Amino acid sequence: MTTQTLPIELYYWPTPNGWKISIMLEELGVPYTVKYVNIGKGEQFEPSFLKIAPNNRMPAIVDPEGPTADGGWGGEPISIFESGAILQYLGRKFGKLYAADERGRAEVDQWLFWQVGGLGPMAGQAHHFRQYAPETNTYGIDRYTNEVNRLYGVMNKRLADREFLAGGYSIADIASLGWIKPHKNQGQDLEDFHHLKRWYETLLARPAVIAGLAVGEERRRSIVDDKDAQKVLFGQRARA
Ligand SMILES: N[C@@H](CCC(=O)N[C@@H](CS)C(=O)NCC(=O)O)C(=O)O
Repeated sequence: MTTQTLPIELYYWPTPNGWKISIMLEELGVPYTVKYVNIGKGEQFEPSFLKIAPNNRMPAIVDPEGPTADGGWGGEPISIFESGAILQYLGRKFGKLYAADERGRAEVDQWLFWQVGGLGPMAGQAHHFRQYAPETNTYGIDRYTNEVNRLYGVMNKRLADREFLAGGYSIADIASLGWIKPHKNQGQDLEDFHHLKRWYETLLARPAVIAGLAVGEERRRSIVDDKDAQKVLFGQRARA
C-alpha cells in the first residue's frame, strides 16, 4: 500500500459533503490536516481557496505527494475539488474502499455518481425549501421531499439483498451516509426504509465514521436563523 509521509490538506466545513472526506481519511488512516473553510462567513471566496476550488464549494484537498509521470506517488503537489473526484483519487492512491477490478469499479461509480448527482443535490433542495426558504413554498417542499423519498426507496431496495451499495463497504457508502444523517430535515422517516436503516446504523457504528463526523463538530451551526450566513450562501450569481 502507498504510504503517505506528508499530511494531506483537507479544506473542510462540517457538512454532509465535508464529512465524506473526513470519514474517508479516517478510514484510510493517513495523516491529514484540516483547513477550515467557514462557508457561512464567505471563506470559500478567498482567492487562495478559489485557486484550489474554482466552484467556491468545499470539500477540496491538496496532496503534497501527488502522482508521478510513471504511475508512482511522491510527485508535485496536486489539488482536487468535488467530493466524488476526491473519493476516487484517495481510493485509487491507497488501494482501499474502491474496487481494483473494472467490473467492481463500474459498480461503485454508478452509486457514487447517483449520490453526487442525485441524492446530494435533491436532499440539499429539500433542506432549503423545508428549513431556509423565507416563505413557505408548498410546491418546492413537495417536489424535493417526494424526490428524496423516491431516492431513499431506490437505496432501500438496493440494500434489501446486500450489506453495502456496491460490493464491499466502499466510497459509494461513504458518499451517501452524510446525506442520510439529516433525514429528518428532509422529511423522511427511516422506519419506512428498513434496509436503509440497517445500513445507516451499521455505518454509524464504525470508529472511522464516528471520528470523521466529529471533525469540527464544535464549529457546526444551524443557519436557520443566521441571516448573515444565508446572505452569503443563498442567491449567489456569477462573480466578475
Ligand atoms: N458537488 C460538490 C458540492 C459541494 C457543496 O455543495 N459544498 C457546500 C457545503 S455542503 C459548500 O461548500 N457551499 C458553499 C457555498 O454555497 O458557497 C461536491 O460534491 O463536492
